[in-house]
This record gives sequence, structure tokens and C-alpha cells, in this order.
Amino acid sequence: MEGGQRDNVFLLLLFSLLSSGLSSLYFSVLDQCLKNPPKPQYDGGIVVNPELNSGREGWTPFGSTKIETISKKGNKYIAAFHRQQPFDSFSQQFYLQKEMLYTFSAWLQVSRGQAEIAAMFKAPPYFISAGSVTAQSGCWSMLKGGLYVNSSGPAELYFESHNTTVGILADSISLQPFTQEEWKSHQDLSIEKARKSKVKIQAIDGQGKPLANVTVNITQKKPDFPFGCAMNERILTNTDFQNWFTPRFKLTTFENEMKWYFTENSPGRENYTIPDAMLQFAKEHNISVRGHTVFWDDPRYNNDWVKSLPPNELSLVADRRMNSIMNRYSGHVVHWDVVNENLHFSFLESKLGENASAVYYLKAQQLDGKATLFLNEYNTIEEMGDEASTPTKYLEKIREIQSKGYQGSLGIGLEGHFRTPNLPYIRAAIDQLAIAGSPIWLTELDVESSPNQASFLMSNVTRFNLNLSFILG
Ligand SMILES: *[C@@H]1O[C@H](CO)[C@@H](O)[C@H](O)[C@H]1NC(C)=O
Ligand SMILES: *[C@@H]1O[C@H](CO)[C@@H](O)[C@H](O)[C@H]1NC(C)=O
Ligand SMILES: *[C@@H]1O[C@H](CO)[C@@H](O)[C@H](O)[C@H]1NC(C)=O
Ligand SMILES: *[C@@H]1O[C@H](CO)[C@@H](O)[C@H](O)[C@H]1NC(C)=O
Ligand SMILES: *[C@@H]1O[C@H](CO)[C@@H](O)[C@H](O)[C@H]1NC(C)=O
Ligand SMILES: *[C@@H]1O[C@H](CO)[C@@H](O)[C@H](O)[C@H]1NC(C)=O
Ligand SMILES: *[C@@H]1O[C@H](CO)[C@@H](O)[C@H](O)[C@H]1NC(C)=O
Ligand SMILES: *[C@@H]1O[C@H](CO)[C@@H](O)[C@H](O)[C@H]1NC(C)=O
Ligand SMILES: CC(=O)N[C@H]1CO[C@H](CO)[C@@H](O)[C@@H]1O
Repeated sequence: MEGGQRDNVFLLLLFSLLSSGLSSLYFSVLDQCLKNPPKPQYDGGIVVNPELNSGREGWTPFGSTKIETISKKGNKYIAAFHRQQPFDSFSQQFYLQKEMLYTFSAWLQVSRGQAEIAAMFKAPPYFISAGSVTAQSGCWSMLKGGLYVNSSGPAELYFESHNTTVGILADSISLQPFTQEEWKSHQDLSIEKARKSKVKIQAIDGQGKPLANVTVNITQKKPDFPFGCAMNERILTNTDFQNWFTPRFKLTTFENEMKWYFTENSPGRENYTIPDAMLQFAKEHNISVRGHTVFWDDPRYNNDWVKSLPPNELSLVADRRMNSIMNRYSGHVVHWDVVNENLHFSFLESKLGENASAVYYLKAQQLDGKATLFLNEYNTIEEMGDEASTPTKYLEKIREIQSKGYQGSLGIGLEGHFRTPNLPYIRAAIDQLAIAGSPIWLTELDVESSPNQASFLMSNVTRFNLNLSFILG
């Protein structure tokens, strides 16, 4: 700061919210199953008869099922029973416009037990998922999602559950279009609220007396926001890479160099030369490191010698692996991905029992009580159609691990390998994940090559994440 001539100034500084400080009305209801559904968001937006108060107006059967509207204790809703195909449900026609961003929500129930229900749009030649939720019987669960289309045209909303033995019930359905400009201005409002705070600066003289009318010049030396980038072993020898990397990033993940297949390529012969040197390099430049990853549940990324072991031997070498890497780097990394991609895969569970992840998270906590332990998954925010890792499944996995003996907190790692970023869906998915009250990090980030790649990356995803409280690591 330098003195000059102007009054004391109030400045807005950007700051980062590390753990999910986000709160909004939705979060309190998203995870609950309610006796009565709340009013539809945005009064239903462009949905005709969103609360089903006007009989079946706007709604038609989809597939081969019959639909009915039901009135129970003053609440009216729509239902499809006796379903034969996953898509047998009720539907409504819309005309969706390219370039618009659509938020979608609905309150859903099943006739018995519980089942996953997806909101689908038939927009020939595509079937587009707008999100899904695990619905229960006897109470209403909120499905919060969103979509965009890449060409304007008619689209038919319907609901889908692969479990055809349950009836689907729906109420308070909402589809609200936003223009890109509206979306950006909403982002800006969130930025004002969530990412800025007022700072009072007082310029004083040598005796501590306030100075009138000074100009204060503030220069940012380094970002406080934990904005990071992966590095690989080439950083050790390539000075251009070093010079580009070090002033920009506060955080890093090693691409492969901490992975089990890398550090113990043949049984018992560990070699940490490269990750040690990379850690040292990061330390010298004040760059924090995420520990990635103790284990990887995808069998393809385990060495053949590991895969060939019988369970009792695998259990021994897995313990040895965990002790080895965690004792070596505990205190030197800020996070650990413990069992990478355990929503999509179950290599350890298949060999060691269904509580394997829980067991290793518990052990990890004992080995490093300071670093945050993370799950790390793909397609939770990238692909609406991947049922293995929906936000609901992610939350269920966290609860499952916690119910099997690991009591600590779990960070939510989102890999962010995008084809075309679907902003309304990304937002809805992250809102839903925020229920867990855990830190949410975008741990990896890339956008598939296309003419819009740079713009998707910079103006859509990075802006989205930088300006809300989520993080690139
Ligand atoms: C379908 O859902 C019912 C109710 O939750 C459950 O009892 C049944 O096992 C499910 N069927 C399948 C194939 O998942
Ligand atoms: C258009 O959208 C559909 C449905 O989401 C998708 O499958 C397709 O790849 C998209 N096409 C282009 C050119 O982005
Ligand atoms: C503050 O400085 C500006 C120009 O730098 C001058 O016009 C103004 O009169 C000053 N105000 C006071 C209260 O000194
Ligand atoms: C503020 O300080 C920086 C760094 O000393 C300098 O480059 C810049 O020109 C200054 N800006 C003003 C408006 O004085
Ligand atoms: C460990 O790895 C380094 C870097 O690849 C290599 O130079 C060294 O020879 C290895 N050590 C052993 C004992 O294999
Ligand atoms: C790293 O941080 C320390 C303590 O804040 C500081 O003294 C040092 O200059 C920093 N080093 C680099 C390379 O930024
Ligand atoms: C987890 O599995 C192990 C091995 O099968 C077993 O010893 C342990 O009791 C299980 N723990 C829980 C909480 O189920
Ligand atoms: C996202 O990127 C697309 C493609 O460049 C651009 O047209 C659009 O305005 C961006 N949307 C937002 C909300 O940043
Ligand atoms: C990366 C990015 O888009 N940052 C934006 C965050 O919000 C502020 C205030 O609206 C913009 O000035 C930044 O460009």
C-alpha cells in the first residue's frame, strides 16, 4: 500500500470460502422427504398446470400407462401406476430454445418402497436427462436438475424409473428458462453475496494518527483462492513449465506420481524418488499438494501383481501401501484421496468385502489426522445420465462409509472432465451435494476439445467455480 491523497476507502476484496459455506432455501428441503410438497420453484416457470390444481390440463400419458390425478388431504398430484416400461409415466410438451439455460425441479414419490426416478426430455433425436433423485413412498423428495439443448425444437418431459414395479407420483413441477445474460447476472449477485466482503482500510502516519485524503494503492501479490493445476514429473526438469506454473497456482495434484502403480511397480520395491522431488519442488514454491491417491478402485489402474493376489495377501500389501505412502507424506499434503472412484468401481470391495472403503478411510484418519480425506469421482456434475455417480448416489456413498465405521468428515472431490458443460445441471448437482456440509472441491478440470473449448473452460466452468465457492485443485 502506498500513501497518497484521498479519503479512507472502503474496498471489496475477494475471498474464498473453503468449506461449503453455501446455504440457500433449497438445501434445507433437498435432502428431506416431506409430507406436503412446497410450491413449485419460479411458480412452475413454463410448465402448464405445475401444481396439478387444474386436473390433467397440460399432461398426457407417456408410454403405455394410464395416468390419474389424485387429490389427497387437499393436495393434488399426478400419478402413473401399472407401469410396464421404465419410461411409462406422464408428459408435457415444450419448445426448448438453444442458448437458453433451463432449471428443472419436481417433487416426486413412488407408490411403495423407494426407487430412483429421472426427469427426461425427449428431444429427437436425443433423450436428455435433467437429473434424478431417489424417491420414497409416503413423502415427497425434490428432484433438482437442469438442462440446455444444442438446437431449438420441441421436447417432451417425462419421468423414468427402471423399477417398473413402482408407481410414479409427481407434484410442483418447474421448468424455468434463463437467458445467458440472466444467468450471468445471477452469478454476479451470488459473487457479491458469497465471495466478497467489506474491508475498512485506515491510513495512519508514523504516530498512528489517521491521515486524511490519502490514495491507497492495493496490489494483489498472490491469489488467496486455492486455484490449482496438476503437475507431472516434467516440472522437475523443464524450466519453462516451472516458470509458468509457480506464480499462478497455490495448489497441485500429481498426475500419477503418487499412485500405487507408480511407487510400487513390482512387489515390495517401492521407489519414491520422483514424488519426493516433486513434493520438495512444490514446498519450495509454497504450493500445497493434494495426496492423490492412496488406492484406486478401478481394477485397470492396479498393477497386475496386485490384481493377482488372493484376498488375504491383498489385504496385507494394501495395508503396507497405505502405511508407506501416508507415513511418508502425512503433514506434507492437505488432502488425501483415499479410495479413488469408489462409486464407479469396487476393486477393493470385490476382494476384501463390502466395507473395504470404510475400513481404509478409518485407517487413513488414524495415519493422518490433519489432512481432509476425500472421495473423488467423475460424472457427478459432468454427465446427467451416469447413474453410478449422481449427486444422490454420492451422498449415499458418504453415508454408507460413515455407517460402516468411519465417523470423520469426507470431502467431495469432483473430477470435472467435461464434454459440453451443462451449467444449470452443474449448479443443481452442487446444490444437492452441499447438503453433506462437506468441503466440495473441483479436483480436476478439463473440457473436451471443440471450437468452444477455451470459452467453455474460461467463461463457463472456471467462472462458475471461481465465483461460487468451489475450487480447482
Ligand atoms: C423395486 O422397488 C421395490 C420397492 O422399493 C423393491 O421392493 C424392489 O426390490 C425393486 N425392484 C428392483 C428390481 O430393484
Ligand atoms: C447435442 O446434445 C446432445 C444431447 O445432449 C448430445 O448427445 C450431442 O452430443 C450434442 N451435440 C453437439 C454437437 O454438441
Ligand atoms: C482530497 O483531495 C482531493 C484531490 O486529490 C481534493 O480535491 C480535495 O479537496 C481533498 N479533500 C480534503 C478534505 O482535503
Ligand atoms: C499501484 O502500485 C503498483 C505497484 O507498485 C503500480 O504498478 C501501479 O502503477 C500503482 N497504481 C497506481 C494507480 O498508482
Ligand atoms: C528410482 O526411480 C528413479 C527415478 O526414476 C531412478 O533413477 C532410480 O534408479 C530408481 N531406484 C531404484 C532402486 O530402482
Ligand atoms: C513461501 O512462504 C514463506 C512464508 O510465508 C515466505 O517467506 C517465502 O518467501 C515464500 N517463498 C516463495 C517462493 O514464495
Ligand atoms: C468390515 O469387514 C471386516 C472384514 O470382513 C470385518 O472384520 C469388520 O468387522 C467389518 N466391519 C464392519 C463395521 O462391518
Ligand atoms: C458459456 O460458453 C458459451 C460458449 O462459448 C457462451 O456462448 C456462453 O455465453 C457461456 N455462458 C455463460 C453463462 O458463461
Ligand atoms: C474468472 C471469472 O470469471 N471471474 C469473475 C468473477 O466475478 C467478478 C465480478 O463479477 C468478475 O470481474 C470476474 O471476471
